[in-house]
Amino acid sequence: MVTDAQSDVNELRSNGQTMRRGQCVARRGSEVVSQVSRCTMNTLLVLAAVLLATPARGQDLSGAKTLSVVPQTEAQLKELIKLFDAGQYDFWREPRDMGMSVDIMATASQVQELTAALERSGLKPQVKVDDVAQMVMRQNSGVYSRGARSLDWEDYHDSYTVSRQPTRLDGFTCHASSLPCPQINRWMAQLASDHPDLCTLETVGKSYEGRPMNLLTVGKGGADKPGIFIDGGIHAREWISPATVTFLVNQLVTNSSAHDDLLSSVNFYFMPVINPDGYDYSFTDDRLWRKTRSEPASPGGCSGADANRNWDFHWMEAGTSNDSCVDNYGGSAPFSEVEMQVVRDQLTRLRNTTKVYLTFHSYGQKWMYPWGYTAALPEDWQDLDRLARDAVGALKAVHGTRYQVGSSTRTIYAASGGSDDWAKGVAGIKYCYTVELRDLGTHYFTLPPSLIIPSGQETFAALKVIANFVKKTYSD
Ligand code: 0X9
Ligand code: ZN
Repeated sequence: MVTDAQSDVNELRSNGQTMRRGQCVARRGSEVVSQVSRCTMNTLLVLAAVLLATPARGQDLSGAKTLSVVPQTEAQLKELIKLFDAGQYDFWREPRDMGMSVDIMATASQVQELTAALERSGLKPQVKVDDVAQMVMRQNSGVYSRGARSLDWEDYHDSYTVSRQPTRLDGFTCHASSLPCPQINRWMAQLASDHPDLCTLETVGKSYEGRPMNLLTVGKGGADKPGIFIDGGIHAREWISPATVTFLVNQLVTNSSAHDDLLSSVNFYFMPVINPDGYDYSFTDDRLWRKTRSEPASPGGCSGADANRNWDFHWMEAGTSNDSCVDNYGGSAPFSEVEMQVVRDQLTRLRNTTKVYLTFHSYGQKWMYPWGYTAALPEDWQDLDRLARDAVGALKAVHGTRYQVGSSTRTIYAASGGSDDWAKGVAGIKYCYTVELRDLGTHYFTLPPSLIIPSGQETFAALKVIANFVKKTYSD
């Protein structure tokens, strides 16, 4: 239920227009085109061509700042939770407990009001990012720069150029083939055709907007071998996630002779971008977009749901909202988001052989296991904890990066409807982890491209520990 008070605070005034975060609205300056439906894709295309000329502008970030506060008292924590629940601000790190830092982004027009609200509660806001637009632009300078044909992990997407050639996808025109998702799909197809002995590529579904969703299986021991299922990109703005997952794929496949033993004993199932519409949208329109891109379920609502609140296990119980304009909106029903249905069906199909589920997010450097819906721990938590500690030990040995290990409720915050909880609680996969990749709050979601390879290298070291454990425990 959305209260009147909530509705009021969700109405943001900007440039004299009423805007709610995430509403199905495409804007440029004073233009507002609302409620774009599939049958008006051509209009969208024309608009997109204009929008794409200066990517990632969804919300006006000029003058936006990120403020951090650390609640010291119960009352301060309560105030922060109230502010979070109101949905007016973009919380990059939600309030969880006293002593734990909370990161909040405020647009230029909100900064004063937010600072005053925080100070009224006795909090001492620190400006962590003085100009979010600048930070995004700094990262972008390494994103759009080149015209290479393949991924090389020195930029987020090498061939994301400004050519903006639309392609047709199943009857409606809307995608530029140079966008990240088509590019990753092309790269995976090339890899699979170059290494047919190792790779099987299947299109296992389609996103809401029609993007193909692919599953790449890597292994040569046959379908009966134990498996590790790895996904990325469930939250659109967490770009280091798909970049790291594709790095892992590349290491395993193009350097396969070094991992011969593992590849004969373990199957790796990869889905690098499980929220493809949101991910592309974070390149074209709104760099800080988190949700899917499904159309609002009811008039006046906003686009998309938080894909990591949409799974049918203790759905809508904790750390989630039923206001579609809030970033952690759980969706109109469990599995309302088609992309999550697609991933669910693959996990279900592979559940008997899959021993580990890894889902990559950012930021915070945390290797977390269930539960996310409760502070209680699964009865086998010590097994999960041990393997996670081994993995982060190997990770740290590469570049010295420290990761925290623990249950997600105890480590970050309670949030139900996550894929990790479902994979353990419903699919019965024993070792389920949500990994918050780099960093600790310097670059937040805009991790510089120069850190993709270091992130990939250390994460690969952790993956090898896990894969060796799976081989030893389930295959030898
Ligand atoms: O809130 C999330 O979905 C994850 N953090 S993020 O900052 N990347 O958004 C944490 C999810 C942990 N798992 C569960 N709560 N089930
Ligand atoms: Zn995330």
